[in-house]
Amino acid sequence: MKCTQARLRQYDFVITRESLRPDGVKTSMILVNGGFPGPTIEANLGDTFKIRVTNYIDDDQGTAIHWHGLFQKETPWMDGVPSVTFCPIAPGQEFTYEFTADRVGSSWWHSHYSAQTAGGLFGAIVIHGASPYTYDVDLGPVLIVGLSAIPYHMRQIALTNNNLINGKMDFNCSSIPAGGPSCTPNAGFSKFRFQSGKRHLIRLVNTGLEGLQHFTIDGHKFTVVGLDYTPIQPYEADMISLTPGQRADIVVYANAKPDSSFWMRSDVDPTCSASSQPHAKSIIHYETANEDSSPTSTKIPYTLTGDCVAQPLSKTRPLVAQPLAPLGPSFVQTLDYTLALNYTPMGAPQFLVNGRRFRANYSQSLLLLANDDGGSEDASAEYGILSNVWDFSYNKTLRMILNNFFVSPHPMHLHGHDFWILAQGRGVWDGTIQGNTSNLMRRDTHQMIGAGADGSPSYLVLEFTLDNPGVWAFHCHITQHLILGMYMNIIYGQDAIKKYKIPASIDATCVSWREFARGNPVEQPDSGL
Ligand SMILES: [Cu+2]
Repeated sequence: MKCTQARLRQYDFVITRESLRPDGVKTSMILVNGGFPGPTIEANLGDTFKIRVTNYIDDDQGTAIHWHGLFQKETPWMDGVPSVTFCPIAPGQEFTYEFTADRVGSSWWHSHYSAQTAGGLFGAIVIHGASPYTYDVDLGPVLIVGLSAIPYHMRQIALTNNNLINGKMDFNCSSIPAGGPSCTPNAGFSKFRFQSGKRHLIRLVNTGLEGLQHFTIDGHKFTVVGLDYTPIQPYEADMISLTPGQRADIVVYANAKPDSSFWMRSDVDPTCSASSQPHAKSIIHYETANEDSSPTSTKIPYTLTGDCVAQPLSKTRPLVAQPLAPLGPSFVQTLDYTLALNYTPMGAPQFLVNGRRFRANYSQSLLLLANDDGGSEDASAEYGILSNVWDFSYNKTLRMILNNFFVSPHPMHLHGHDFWILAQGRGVWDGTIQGNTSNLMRRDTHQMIGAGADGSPSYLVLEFTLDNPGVWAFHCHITQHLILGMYMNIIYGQDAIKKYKIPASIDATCVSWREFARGNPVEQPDSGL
C-alpha cells in the first residue's frame, strides 16, 4: 500500500534583480534564486507547502507571490495579493507562506506586485494526485511566455518582443536598432525527449503578459485532458489556445520513429496582440535522435477565429459534473468594463468597472480589516472607493454578467474559486445558457472577447458558489490592463471572516511595510497589482 500521509514541502525563494540573456538579449529581470523561469514547486494533493520568500530586489520595491488557481480554503490570507490578503514583503524582509496543495494538476505562481511578473518572477506549480489521465511519461511544465524587453523598473510595459518556451528561444539580433540592448545570437531552444510508443503528459501554462497563445506540435495530434485545474472529458486536437493565466494538460502519443525530431511551437495571436516576434519554438527529440540535431518538420496549419476566443465552450466538459444551482443564483451582478482616457490626475488611462477603478493601498490588508471589524457595515463603502470592494455577503451563489465595451479581449481570472461559464458572445446576453446546466465548463481563467468594431459590446457570463469566505481578487490577466486598474475585490462571509485566526505574520507584513514606507515614500505609478 502506498503511504498517503501528508508531507511538508519546503522551498526557499530569494528574489533578486539579475541581468540575464534568456533569448540572447541582455535583459534586467526580477528572479527567484537567479533562475528563469523560477523553481517548480511540487507536491501531492493534501501536502503542505511552506515557502519562505525573501525580498532582495535592489531598488526599494516590495514584492508578493500569488499561487494561481489554488482555493486557499481556511487560509485566504496566504493568497499573496498585497493590500488585500497581506501587505507587500518590504525590501530586505522575508515572509513564509504556508498553505495546502488543494488541487490536482498544473498551474503557476507569479508576482502580484505591480508588473513584476513581466520581469520574469514566475514558475510552475505541479500537484500530483489520483489522476484521471492515462499517460506513461510526465514531461513536466511547459511555460510559454511572451517576453517584453523593457524591464519593469522602467515603469513601462511593452508588448511581446519575443516568444519563449521554458525561458529559451533564439532572437534575430540584427533586428535590434542601434543603441539597443546587447544581443548574443543563437541563444538556443528548450529541448524535450519523447519515447516512441509512449504517451507523454505536457503541462502547458501561458505565463505571458498579454498574448493569446496557439500551441502545436509538428506531426502530432494530442488529447486535451484538463483545463486550468479541471479534468475534462478528453478531446482530440492538433492546436490548443491559452490566454495569459490559463493552463492545459495534454497527452501526446509519440507516434514516430525513435530517431526522429520535431518542433514544438506556440504563436501569439496577431488579431489581438502586436508582437515583433510572436513565434516560440522548442525541440522534441525522440530517444535515439542526435541531441544537437535540428528538426526539419513542418508546422500544423490552423485557422484563426478572428476574435481571440480561447476555447469553444461546445468542446469542453468537466469530467466530474457539478450542476448549476437549480433555482438560479441568489444574486446577479452586471459588470460593465470600459476604458477611460486621461482619467488620472497624471493623465493616464484607466479601466473601469461600472465606473470604478482600483488602486492598491499597500499599507493595509482588507482581509485583516474585515477580520478586525466589530461593525456590520457594507464593506463596499467601508474600505474606500479606490479599494473597489464589492460585498456579496449573505448570498450562496453569484452570477456575474460581464460586458466588455473595449476592443481588446480580457482573460478574466477569479482567485479562490472555479467559476462556471454560462455564456459568451457579441452583443447583449439574452439570458440563454450555452450548454447543459448539469455540467457546464468550470475553470479559474477565461477569455472575455473584445467589443465589436461597430461598438457593440461583448459578454461573458460566469457563476460561482460563495463557499470560501474571504476577500478575493477578480481581474484581467493582461498585465497592462491590470496595472491600469482592471481589478475588483469580492468579499463575502463577513461573519466567518471575523472568526478567522489569522497568523500574526500577516499583520507583521503591514507593520514592516508601514515602517519601510515612512522612510521611503514608495513610488506607485500604477494600480499596484
Ligand atoms: Cu484585459
